[in-house]
Amino acid sequence: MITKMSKLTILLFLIVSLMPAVGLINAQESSFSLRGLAAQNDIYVGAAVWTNHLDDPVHQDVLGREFNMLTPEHEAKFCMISTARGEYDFSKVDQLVEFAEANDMVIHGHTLIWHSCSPDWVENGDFSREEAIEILREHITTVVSRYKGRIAYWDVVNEAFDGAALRDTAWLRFIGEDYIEMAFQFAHEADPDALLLYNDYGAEGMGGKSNAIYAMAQDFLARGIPLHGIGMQSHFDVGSINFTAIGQNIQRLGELGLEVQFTEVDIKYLGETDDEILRHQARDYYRLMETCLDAENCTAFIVWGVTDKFTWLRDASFFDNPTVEPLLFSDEYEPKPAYFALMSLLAQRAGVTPILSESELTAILEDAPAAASVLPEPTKTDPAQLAPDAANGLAYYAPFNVTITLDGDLSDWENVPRVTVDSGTTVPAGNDTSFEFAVAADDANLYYMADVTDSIVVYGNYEAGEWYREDSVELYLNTTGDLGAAAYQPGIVQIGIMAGNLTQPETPLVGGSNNGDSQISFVVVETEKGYVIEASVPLKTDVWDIVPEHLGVLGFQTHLNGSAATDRDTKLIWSAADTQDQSWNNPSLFGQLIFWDKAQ
Ligand code: 9MR
Repeated sequence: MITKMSKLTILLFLIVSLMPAVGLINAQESSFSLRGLAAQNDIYVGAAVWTNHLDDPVHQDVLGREFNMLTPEHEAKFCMISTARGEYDFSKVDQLVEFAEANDMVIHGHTLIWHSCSPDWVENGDFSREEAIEILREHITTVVSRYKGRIAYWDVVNEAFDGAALRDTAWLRFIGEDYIEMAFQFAHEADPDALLLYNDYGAEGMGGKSNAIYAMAQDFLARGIPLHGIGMQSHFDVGSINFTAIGQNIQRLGELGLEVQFTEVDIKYLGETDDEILRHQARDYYRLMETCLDAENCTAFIVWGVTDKFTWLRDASFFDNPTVEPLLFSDEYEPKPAYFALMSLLAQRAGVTPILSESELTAILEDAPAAASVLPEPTKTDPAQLAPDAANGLAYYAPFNVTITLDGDLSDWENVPRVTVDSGTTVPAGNDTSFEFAVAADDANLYYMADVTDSIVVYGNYEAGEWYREDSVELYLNTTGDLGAAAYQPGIVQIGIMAGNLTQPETPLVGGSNNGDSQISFVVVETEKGYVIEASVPLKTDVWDIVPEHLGVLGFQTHLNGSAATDRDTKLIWSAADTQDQSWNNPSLFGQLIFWDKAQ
């Protein structure tokens, strides 16, 4: 017998199943998939895909079953579809769009304009502003109008900022700053119903880069430029996400009337993954999804791949880490703890029984201080030490309220833990170079010292512009609170101090990305075994305000460049994540500096 209630359910089912799929979240889907539960929470859960992933039937199954949004990971970009002006090959994009439509998935188009994937004929062209504007218009109109009404969201411009400044791209050179707003206008003209996003990385939380994007968005909206949302790429590291800052950023963008989507989520751990790491990763996924669910204007959570097997982070041209496991499904498509954590959160919020029991969920969510999340229990080998032993290559515990004088005499560093660095990316046979470093703070400065062992100290061959080619030591700091930041921005500095400062030159020999922001002071003195650098940076400058508190964290890294003749032949590196000497370029490879109250 059909009751009144079930008649209503059947009616509802019929209405819902007859509604067009594109642009709508079907809230009647099963509660046994991410997409079903996401729909009940009124958000999209998406995945990035290449067409060759679809060759694997299991991939097709998982993708269609679990996700209600699809993003072409690479094959819709300009360099992938156009080899000559006006010539396009859309076959791969079509394949992805057709798969999405056949599986009731909404399509998030990625991406119309990206400096890293402009065709050679654009990149190497020599165009006047007018010609370049025409090319921009042709490209955007061709692509957006082809998929009009079928691609609901577009990442119109991707990664136009380099820190807080506009990135130097071919479009910027040909056209000028207004190429970005033109791109939005052309896309809007081609499909007035498509929702248009600006997408970037390292701007998820609050900081110089996200402030610049916010200012651009505010300006666009004030001038009627059709911008509808901001994509936060969200390539993160386990244990280093500042959820509060991300929440604040989403909120302020929402106050402008903008949608936000997490567009390329992956959460990596570059060391060896064990059960504990998988739990921490699950917690980070949970908290990130929670940050989205807590914000009205956060509409999608898109992972940058379905299975770990296909993550871009394993690609030799990027991180080249064949064992990294940053996604929700294992190489064998087994759902990982992060998947179950997301399922449980979405279920809880939808009022459905979660897949994990309360105790299973507590085991994942247990609150450990974020800094210590992937670290062994802090211990002191020597009770007189002012802070615990460093977790090698991962974290250094820096005591504060320590009095240090910059004089090249290291006696005031007694009991501050020292770490020896003797490995890196270039270590010659018979190498005799190594260094010990230590860090401490008082109430005005952060102090750093490097005690270098080096039988041949070479200096005087290079100017400060090429400081890293001869004997020098590098100190890196990320004071932004976003340890996953993968690009330099205000508050992140690389400071290279040359051994040549032994000669006390009139202008100190110092270099490195943003080093001018650090207001560094230092002394360099010769020792029997090599040289010593003692340095300090103010805790408060124009760009940062560091307040040492117990277990407070900064991003931190230190390197040594060694030369025995005329050029660098030695590169020693502390942070374990930096396996390819990329810290100058990518601050997410730093380790952690954890402040330690010496009274503890
Ligand atoms: O994941 C994408 C990878 O498969 C491509 O080879 C690469 C090409 O540069 O692009 C990757 O995706 C990038 C995205 O388009 C923009 N944000 C950073 C992503 C990772 O590099």
